Amino acid sequence: MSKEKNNEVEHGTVVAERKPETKEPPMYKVMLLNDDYTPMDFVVAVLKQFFHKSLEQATKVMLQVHYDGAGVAGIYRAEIAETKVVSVNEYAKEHGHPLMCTMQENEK
Ligand code: TYC
Repeated sequence: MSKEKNNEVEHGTVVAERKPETKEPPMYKVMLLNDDYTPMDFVVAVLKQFFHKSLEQATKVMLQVHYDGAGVAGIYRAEIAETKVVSVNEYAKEHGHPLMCTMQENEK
């Protein structure tokens, strides 16, 4: 019997089981927030350009944001989500619109 095994038996040592390794990285929802000033057409254009939505999908998400206050533009890994947020906020600012884009972890 090995020394470790002997200790385990004699002193009742319990070693915590290792948490199963998970391969999936955390994912982040990139959200658009509603405001009273950004034109609907601009939001639709952003959803098409930055999130590769069709006109129909983009219109649906834009209206969801307009009526509910926020909506999911896409779900990405951290680095991609961060880049989308910065790019959209810069693009909106350049065009003089207060449109806000944020991210939050997607609960598993
Ligand atoms: N509420 C804006 C309007 O009535 C439209 C809008 C939609 C603004 C979505 C921002 O993320 C947004 N012109």
